[in-house]
Amino acid sequence: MWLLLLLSVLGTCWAQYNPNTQPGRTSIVHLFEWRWDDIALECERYLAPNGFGGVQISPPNENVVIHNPSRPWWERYQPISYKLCTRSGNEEEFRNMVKRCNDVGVHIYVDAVVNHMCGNGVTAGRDSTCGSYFNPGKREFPSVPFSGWDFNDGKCKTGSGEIENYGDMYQVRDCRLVGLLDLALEKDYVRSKVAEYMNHLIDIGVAGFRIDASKHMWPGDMKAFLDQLHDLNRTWFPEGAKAFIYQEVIDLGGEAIKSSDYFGNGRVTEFKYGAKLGTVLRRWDGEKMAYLKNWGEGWGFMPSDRALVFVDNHDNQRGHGAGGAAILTFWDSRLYKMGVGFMLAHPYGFTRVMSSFRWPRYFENGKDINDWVGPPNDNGIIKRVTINPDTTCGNDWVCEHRWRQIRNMVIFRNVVDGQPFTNWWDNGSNQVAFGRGNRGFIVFNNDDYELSFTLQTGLPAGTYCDVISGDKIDNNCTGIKITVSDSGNAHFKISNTAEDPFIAIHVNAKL
Ligand code: AAO
Repeated sequence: MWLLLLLSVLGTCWAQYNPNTQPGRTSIVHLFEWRWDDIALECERYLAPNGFGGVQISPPNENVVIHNPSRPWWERYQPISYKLCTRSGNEEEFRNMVKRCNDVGVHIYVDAVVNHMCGNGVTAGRDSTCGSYFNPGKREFPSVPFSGWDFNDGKCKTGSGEIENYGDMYQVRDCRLVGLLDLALEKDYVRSKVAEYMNHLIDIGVAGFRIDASKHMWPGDMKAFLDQLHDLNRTWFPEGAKAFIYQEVIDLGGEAIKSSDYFGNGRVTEFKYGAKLGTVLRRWDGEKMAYLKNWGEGWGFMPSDRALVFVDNHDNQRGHGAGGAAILTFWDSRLYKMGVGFMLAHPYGFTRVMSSFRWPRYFENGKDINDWVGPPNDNGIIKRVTINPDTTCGNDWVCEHRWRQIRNMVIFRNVVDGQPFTNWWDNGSNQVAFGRGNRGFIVFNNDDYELSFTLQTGLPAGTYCDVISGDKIDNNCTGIKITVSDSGNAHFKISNTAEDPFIAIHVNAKL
């Protein structure tokens, strides 16, 4: 009886930590600023066949149209209404994407911007992605509707009405983040409107949410709208399944608000992960890969089963948010592939892969003055993601998730799912290796000299295809072959000047 009660309590409160990916699919990819019709195609032609579990999409609700600068990516973080109507597509296209992706077992995770509406200083009118009228000065958003009652103007105690000090949790949650009109989520009415929006998405078939700017909402206010959410759509999800929740909270330490404040609601983004991994791989601050032996909680990160991890995100790849210059991105592709490879091989956290667009990055006094530039477009209309004969993307879509090294490590993570972290080896410097039980093994050389060692892999004897330098095709390997002896040992040789100075083998790439 007590056990049953305990199980049912655990059952309901653990649900929101479960990513709802299909069994054996262990990562999601953020297709930043993609159109819905392109995402549907990508689910069918690439993500499903390569074992991706899901897609984080850009905010699907109506946003303000910004002309100065011209259509920045960040206009989508300024909501005007909860109509599904953006540059990525309308509601019909959204529904079509959700259905087609779910039908091939790839789930959709919505970036939910519910802390605020548009900026304080935006001009009133109908310059929004669906043409809805709004008047920020009067706090009027009739398409929701929200009015002056629904904002935190009275509650915020700073002179400017803005967050002035991140050391004061009241400011951070009750005042405006960079001028964005802060919703009064203590009000039942506001909570019900947010829940209605999220339920509309759940009913269509989405599997979960990234909750933007969670740090700027009280955890209890969030719980109040999360508790109103429907179970997931029965067409694709088991009875009683709950939305996966991961909250965007930037906690690098030293501020009033902690990631752990939010564990009751779901998972939390672990921003220390990418900041530290970038520092280690760049060998800054005296860091070296040998120190990664106790990566994870040992580095002061949150518990693994609460963490959503990533090497870079849409903010810190361009100097927004937090993490600074250490963050690795596609612009540093060689180190980036190692970073993503390490993340996907290591058991800590639930992993999200970034997929970006290229922009004309231009530094002045250490700051990228083009950090605002929006997605590839023709007169504002987002360009299609074209696919080149070599399977990479055109039209300035970077498609990191299609890089062989990254795609094959997404598969590696699926193959080693549930296996323990084993057979760690290091040279005391930047040459390290580790295994995942008897299913996979990975070796890195980030030193300035060759690696040449015989290491215990934990794998069954045989010849394996290195999935970093090549692919296993028709029982042949297009890259380096590694022979594992009966004792589980194998010799690895990695030049420090190799195109990719790391090797990864797993049991599904055995020849
Ligand atoms: C735009 C314009 C603004 C204008 C505004 C309104 O750029 O000039 O005032 O419109 O008209 C995105 C863009 C913003 C954009 C906004 C709306 O990034 O530039 O503003 O859309 O269009 C904070 C939040 C975090 C947020 C991050 C960017 O806590 O939630 O700022 N991320 C999300 C989204 C993001 C989006 C929004 C939220 C808003 O991912 O794309 O904004 O919807 C500290 C704090 C962090 C804080 C950062 C940056 O970080 O801890 O919480 O993030 O500062 O303000 C060290 C510290 C680290 C610190 C960091 C930076 O690393 O260790 O803790 O330094 O100081």
